[in-house]
Amino acid sequence: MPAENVATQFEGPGRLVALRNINTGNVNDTYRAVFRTTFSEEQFILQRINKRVFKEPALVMANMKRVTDHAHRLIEAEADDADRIWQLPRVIPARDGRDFAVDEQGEYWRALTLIASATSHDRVRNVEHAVEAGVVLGHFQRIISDFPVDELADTLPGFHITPLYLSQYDQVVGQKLAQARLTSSSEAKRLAKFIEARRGFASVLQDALSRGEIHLRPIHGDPKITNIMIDDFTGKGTCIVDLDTVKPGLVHYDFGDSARSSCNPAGEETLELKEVYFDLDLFEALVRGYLREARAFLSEADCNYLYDSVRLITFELGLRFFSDHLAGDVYFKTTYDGQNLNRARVQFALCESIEAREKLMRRALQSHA
Ligand code: GN1
Ligand code: MG
Repeated sequence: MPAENVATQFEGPGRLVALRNINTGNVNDTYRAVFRTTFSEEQFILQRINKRVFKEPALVMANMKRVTDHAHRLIEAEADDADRIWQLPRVIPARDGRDFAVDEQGEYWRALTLIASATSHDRVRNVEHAVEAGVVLGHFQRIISDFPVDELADTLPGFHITPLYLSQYDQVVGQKLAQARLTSSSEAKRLAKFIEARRGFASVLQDALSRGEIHLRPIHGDPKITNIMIDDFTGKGTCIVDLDTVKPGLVHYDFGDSARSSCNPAGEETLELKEVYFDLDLFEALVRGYLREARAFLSEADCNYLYDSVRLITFELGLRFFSDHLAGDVYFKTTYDGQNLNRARVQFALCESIEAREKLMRRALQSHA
């Protein structure tokens, strides 16, 4: 079904006058819908949920609805003392009252309120931007930290469990296409060696979880810099978007993902490998912003694993991109051949840069603890 027909299944005022594709993500398809009456205009975000990735879209929406309702209540309660107006998307119901609409092809769609006068960037711009990325993630984690984690469905089993991505990689490597892609490229062989050298490290967070040192909590799941909205008027962070990976997890994966994406000025898609490095000034800024909010709920044991989480999530994302390249690009959307291989090269180069800066990163974390 065309997106136009789906858009009108949600509660929008007046008539639909425009629908713009604003694809930025690697998984879902995203549009901006504009509705007008004689005197007003309202816009919302319309998304087709990728069913290959999210096998149970209705559960994704149930999580999103419950967590955003909870978060909105807290934002309201704290509004008078807040240093800014915090925003967070609201799920717009379909006309039949559900939190999604299903089209004739069985595809699931959702509508979300648009965040007012704010912009997101796929690369970090400066130190202030990194501070705001940290504050926004810390604030979001804090306002959902008392949401009962066992009331959230695990909508993406295995998501951010690094050892499982290693097992999936091992399975993929055995396939014909993967072998062909491996043997024909010296770069692919180099990445395979990079992975082998870090096998032991892959379980660092899961081991800490099994030992009971750290615990499952509600997490965002995808707090990369692109998902941080900056207020156009104040320059402050106003919101985190892309809430479909909110589920039980380790807050560490969130912190790591925020750092790997906010402290790499070259961005995830660069073709210039030599421009990829982990910027310590940006990291110090991010940590400062994050801990301002997160100190309220992090334990000392949590803090001990923050460095590892940055190294780990960067390694994990590189591994996921590389596995997808070897599998024939079946998960992450691509626009050119070899894009997932290149994305993996970028993350592994960043991972090396993180490893080289371990001492200084630990020092920055300690100084703000
Ligand atoms: C995917 O779809 P998007 O761009 O929000 C992925 C994340 C990765 C990210 C890397 C559900 O997020 O885990 O970190 O790409 N989301 C899913 O850009 O796999
Ligand atoms: Mg996402």
